[in-house]
Amino acid sequence: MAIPTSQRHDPDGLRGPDEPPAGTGKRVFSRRRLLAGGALASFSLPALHELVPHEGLHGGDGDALAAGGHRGHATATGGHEHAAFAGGAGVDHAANGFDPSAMLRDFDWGKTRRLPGGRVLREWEIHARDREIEVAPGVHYAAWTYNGRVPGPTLRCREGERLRIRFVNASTHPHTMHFHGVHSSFMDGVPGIGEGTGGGEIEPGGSFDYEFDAEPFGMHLYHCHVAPLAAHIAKGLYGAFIIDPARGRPEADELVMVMNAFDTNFDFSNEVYAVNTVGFHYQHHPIAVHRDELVRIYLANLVEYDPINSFHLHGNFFHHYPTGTSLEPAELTDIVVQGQAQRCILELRFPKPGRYMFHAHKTEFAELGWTGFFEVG
Ligand SMILES: [Cu+2]
Repeated sequence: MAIPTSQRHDPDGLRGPDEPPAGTGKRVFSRRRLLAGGALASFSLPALHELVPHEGLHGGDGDALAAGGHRGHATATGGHEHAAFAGGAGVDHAANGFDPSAMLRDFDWGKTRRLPGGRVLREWEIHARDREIEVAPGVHYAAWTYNGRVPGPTLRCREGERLRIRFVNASTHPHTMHFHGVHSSFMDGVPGIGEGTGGGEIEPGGSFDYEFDAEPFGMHLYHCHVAPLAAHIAKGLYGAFIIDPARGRPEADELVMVMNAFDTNFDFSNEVYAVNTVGFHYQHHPIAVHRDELVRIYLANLVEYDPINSFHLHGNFFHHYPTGTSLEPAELTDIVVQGQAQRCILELRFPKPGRYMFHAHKTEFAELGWTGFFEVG
């Protein structure tokens, strides 16, 4: 016998098992509600002021920590009637301290000096800090950051240099910097290894100098490696790490794209997906590139809680260099699929002017923010 819609426990079929009972007047800022709202199709969704964080996940430190997470908070109080999930235009980049449009071409080369014998020593100083960031209009997330931004600075160097990264933990939790590359286990940024040398887990207020050679050339990354690892990555502690070949690469318009996502209600799945943190940013602020100019994209996937991510480009194909460790492309394609920490370099030219979409071909992610445009002029 059919149950009248009005009497069903979950009449719209959208409420998950962890959501509050019907009739409480509360709505949850959940992944399925966002999708059901047709964020991509309409560019506006159930107004965020109607969506409240799941209180059950904010009940106390004990629950969240026992579940492997960390206490934090997300607010989804839109503030004005038509606050929309889509539309990077509404995010306060100045308050965030970073703008995804500028982040694309922001490479941190550090400071260099010559060592005895002439070799280059390249140095950076990175501070871990707790910081609230806005990942979609009105959606604030209590992030953990390297140098105040998510992703952290794109560290760039040249093959064969000596690198020294001074890490200062100015946050409230222990963290590390774990680099992908070739180095001593004492410089690996993993708890329990290197404690005798001051490495391993770096407590709040502590610091450590990671030092190693720049090898091999390619598109790499760094991230915190403190347990629970999923939480430390999900909170925003990661960044791109590029080692240029000794002889460099051909001149190009170079872009860094770190695919990431945010679990804003702490239910171990993500509600906002993006490239460089802000959902839908490049949809509302297309990436301007020049016709026929070589474009080089340094792409990495740092999404937590989902097994794969992908990058797909419309109206064009690109050369794919997995991990960027070869100067010969592996394939000519229009899509790459990456697990977490996979990365690559993509090279292409746009022969025709126009506006070309790029997005995750895990299309659910696209509808939750991971979509944008190239504007070819
Ligand atoms: Cu950490």
